[in-house]
Amino acid sequence: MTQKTAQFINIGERTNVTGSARFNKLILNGDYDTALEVARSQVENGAQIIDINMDEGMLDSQQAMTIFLNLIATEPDIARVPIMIDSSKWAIIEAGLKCVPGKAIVNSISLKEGEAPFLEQSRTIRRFGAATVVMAFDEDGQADSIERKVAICERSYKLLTEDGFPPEDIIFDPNIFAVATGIEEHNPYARYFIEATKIIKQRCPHARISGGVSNVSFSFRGNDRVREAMHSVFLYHAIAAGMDMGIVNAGQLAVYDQIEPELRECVEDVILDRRPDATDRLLEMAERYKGGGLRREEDLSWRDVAVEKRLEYALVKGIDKFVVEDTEEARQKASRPIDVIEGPLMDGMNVVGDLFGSGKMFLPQVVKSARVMKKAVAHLLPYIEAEKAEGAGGPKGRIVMATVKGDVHDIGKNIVAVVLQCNNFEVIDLGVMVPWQTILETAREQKVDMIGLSGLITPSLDEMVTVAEEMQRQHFKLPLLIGGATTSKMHTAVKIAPAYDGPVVHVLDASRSVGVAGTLVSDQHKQRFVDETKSSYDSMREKRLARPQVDRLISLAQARDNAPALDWSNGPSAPKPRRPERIVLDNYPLGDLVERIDWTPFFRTWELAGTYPALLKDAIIGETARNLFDDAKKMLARIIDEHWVEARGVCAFWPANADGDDVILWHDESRTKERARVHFLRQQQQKRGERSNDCLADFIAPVSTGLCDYIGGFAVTAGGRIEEKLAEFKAAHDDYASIMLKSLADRLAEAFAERLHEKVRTEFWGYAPDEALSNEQIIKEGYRGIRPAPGYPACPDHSEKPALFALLDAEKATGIHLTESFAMLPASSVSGYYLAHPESHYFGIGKIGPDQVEDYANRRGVEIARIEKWLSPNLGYEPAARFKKTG
Ligand code: B12
Repeated sequence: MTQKTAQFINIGERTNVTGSARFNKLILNGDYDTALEVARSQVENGAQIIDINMDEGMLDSQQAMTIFLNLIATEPDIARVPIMIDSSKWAIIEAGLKCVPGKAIVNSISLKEGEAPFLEQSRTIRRFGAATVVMAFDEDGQADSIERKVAICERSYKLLTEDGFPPEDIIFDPNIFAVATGIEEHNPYARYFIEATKIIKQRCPHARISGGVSNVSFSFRGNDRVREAMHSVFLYHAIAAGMDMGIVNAGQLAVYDQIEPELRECVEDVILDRRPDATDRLLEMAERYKGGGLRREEDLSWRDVAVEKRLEYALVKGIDKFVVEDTEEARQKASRPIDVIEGPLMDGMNVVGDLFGSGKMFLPQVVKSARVMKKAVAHLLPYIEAEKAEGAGGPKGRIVMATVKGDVHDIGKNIVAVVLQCNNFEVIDLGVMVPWQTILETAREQKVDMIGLSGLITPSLDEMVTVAEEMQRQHFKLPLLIGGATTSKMHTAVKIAPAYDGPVVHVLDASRSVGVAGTLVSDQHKQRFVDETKSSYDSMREKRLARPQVDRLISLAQARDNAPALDWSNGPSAPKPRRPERIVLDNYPLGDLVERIDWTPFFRTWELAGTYPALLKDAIIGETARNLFDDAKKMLARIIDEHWVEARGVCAFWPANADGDDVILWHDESRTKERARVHFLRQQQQKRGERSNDCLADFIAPVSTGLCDYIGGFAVTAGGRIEEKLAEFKAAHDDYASIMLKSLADRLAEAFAERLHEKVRTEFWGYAPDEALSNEQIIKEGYRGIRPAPGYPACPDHSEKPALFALLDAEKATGIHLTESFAMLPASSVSGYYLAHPESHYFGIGKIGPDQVEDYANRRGVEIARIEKWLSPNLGYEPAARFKKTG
């Protein structure tokens, strides 16, 4: 060991989310305690600096950096070594600098964006008393030749030292690139680094040289012995040339003297670029050293048991890799193909059903099991048909399911279908936007045991009543199951059940669907369950109808008198938008949305309750949540890399004024010609104390103020082209992938709405240009302004969407199409308004009285009955009209 080698500073890289899969996983899972142990073990193993990097698309990196550095600061045995704050984002570096009590090292700054930001950042670093890594990177890119490496480092050195930056706090990284890649120009890269190091050390006194060593051996990934030799040989020469420190995995270093002479010579030829055939020779020799690294073997011991047990194992574990061959083996063993389904496959699914029922298995696992089952059944089906297996024991029951006409949401329905199939029900899924005629015809033709309806938005409630009425008219007796986000037990009891004499049951979620469906096909239990449900719904309805006709509502006039008193003396709610034109975002980069994903609703879709990221550590569902999250991230990466979906959006802003509870959108700032009107509703509940009766129009300057105010509108989708991939999954019987893709597309749509709103606030409208919020603050809506969406509680009327779409020319810009019930297709879409007033906030309209309904109908120019239909969940009174029909 030379004197220089002894002085070489080893920078630990295990606390880097991009460099260490384990650390990445720990941080993503929020397991900071174990992550801290990684840092500690690095220091214990000799790292003299630890490099911390949180640049991971799925993380709030700034927050992760802050949390981790604050934790390290309280651990003296880790904090005794300098911390290198590593990020490609300046905001993260700045956040990190605030947390490191001792001397930190920034990794890195460069002349990439020019001299001004470079100097500005260096001044901040100096203010914190930190050192900095300076990359050999300038406006023209990364330096690869000796000349450019030296020139950029010298220029940076001059700029920094002339600005007062201490030269001993400058660490140059003259870029270590991979060699032996097969591309001839890459052959001298290691030599260039070594030679440039010598020159830089001479020309830039006191500055140091560093670099990421493992890059050099990148083309030998998977061959650890060759890589270790390359690192040692490289360092041997680079340190001699003046390299002071480097990011090195100490475990991936061979002792120079102990490398087999033959290998060492070959490696040295490559590193020092000593002969033209160096790469070929090393490649040839590398073959001999293969397999030196650690390889994790897949545990296949479960393959050693009988085929029946293998099928059960595959079903419970959701492994579809061997299912076709195992099913085939079972088929050959069985006397009839149907026996495989009724025997081992159903036995396996019963285990799944029991585990799910007893809370030992969770929805994502069940859906994976269903995928295995479907693949097995698909393999058997041709044999079963060929045999024309008559009299074979059928399923427990048959159900036809559909999302009703005008509605497009089907994740919930699909989940229920999968869960029922796992419990031996045959499900005929008619998909989305299904008219009642098709549902009822199918039910008759297929001789089903029950009908299931699903719906996400309010207009579907009315459509469900129509289905019930038609069932009554056509003398159906089948049970009708009702589910979906917008449905409720109360609505089912009060509005749907009275329309149909047969059994009507509201089903809250997938786990309850099995019990309900099972009871409804049971000769023993059905009648009692139907009677009990009916009497419970009857009493709910009676209580509801016995309430005062208009409950605790004040008159519309009183409500208007109690509108929030906003002060308009300081001007309109926001300045004139910076970009007044309609803005279309076509094929928006999906990667830019990942950071804004709110993961909590994703887990809720999969029936894993809790808040992200805490739920990843939950004692009961943590493991399932982590596995689901891993799968989600893998698919998300493919969605982005392979463009599985397309994100498209549009937004625009218009001069506007409130006119009572309407907002007038003007053609231009002269405010002489109306372009359109948005009609809002006002809360009518009796408010206590100072609380006002709000209406979204209150946040726009009234016409009477004479001020020119603004309102915005938007529509975004992340579902473009999704159907292609969904069709592929359907063909592969892969419900898991299908539901996963839909749930991720929904998250991307919501993230897109969030990202666009952010751009609107800071750039397009630009009323909050300096906003700097963490992802968490954004998810918690800690910004100024709101984006209420028609259908949400502050503006519950979905029928305002066509006007919004016309204003935005949204269909043309985004490809989003409105159905007859005002649902948006593709399903993963969001549309709404932008209000910028600092006091604007979300609220629920709640119940409204007949006076407001009449006023609103007049403002909209439509019949009262129509408004009553669209706003039925908001009516504070019973509009008798509809229910007279069924008597
Ligand atoms: C995720 C979500 C979205 C996503 C995805 C929606 C989609 N792909 O269709 C996005 C962000 C895209 C979205 C958009 C919109 N949304 Co949204 N959204 C939600 C949210 C938060 C969760 C819904 C969900 O996916 N749940 C998870 C699934 C698995 O649950 P589920 O559908 O309820 O299904 C379960 C049960 O209901 C039952 N079930 C379902 N079907 C069936 C069928 C049978 C037969 C049985 C037995 C059981 C059963 O079992 C299922 C599994 O457990 C709800 C609020 C909420 N907490 O419910 C609002 C909500 C549904 N959305 C709402 C609205 C208004 C909208 C928009 C119209 C807003 C807008 N203007 O942009 C759009 C419409 C989208 C469209 N395509 O038209 C309103 C609807 C209420 C209303 N008044 O109409 C809600 C209730 C929010 C609210 N509080 O106002 N939304």
